[in-house]
Amino acid sequence: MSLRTALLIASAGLLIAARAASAAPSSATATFAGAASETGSATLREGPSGVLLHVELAGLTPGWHAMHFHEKGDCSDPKFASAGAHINHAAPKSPHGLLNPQGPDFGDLPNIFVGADGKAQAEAFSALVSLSGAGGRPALLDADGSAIVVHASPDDYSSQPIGGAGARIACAVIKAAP
Ligand SMILES: [Cu+2]
Repeated sequence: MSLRTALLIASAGLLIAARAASAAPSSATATFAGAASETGSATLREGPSGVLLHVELAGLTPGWHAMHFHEKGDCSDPKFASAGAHINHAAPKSPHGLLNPQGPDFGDLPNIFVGADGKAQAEAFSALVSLSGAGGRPALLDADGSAIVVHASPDDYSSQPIGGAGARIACAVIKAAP
């Protein structure tokens, strides 16, 4: 085998490896549908140790609101029950709450703050999930997908089952970015 042939074979191998790596999406987007006037969008980017989330929302009641990753990519129900519970361990399930000594569950995220104009811009980082299973963390883009859900009230980060967050007021299905 000539050196040139060996290099060609090696570079073909690199090309295949690069293709395989790029098959897993490195980013995702989500568009919010609201129970009332809520609208917005989100982008999610995969980092080496978790997912960076950017959200922009409008039409919400001012104040603090809980936001979580829910287990199904389905916002079709008017009250967003179709999004299921929080993303969680298969078994045993971990209690909810970023400040719960037995928690958190994999869907937990910090609260967002909505200003007097009904708008919120926020970023959050979760080291508990991945887009496609990186690091063995639960994949947001799994077979039944996932959703970002915003609640009526803030999350107290410890009480069960959802930190007192109340009704679901906006929901966005997470989709792989093209
Ligand atoms: Cu929730």
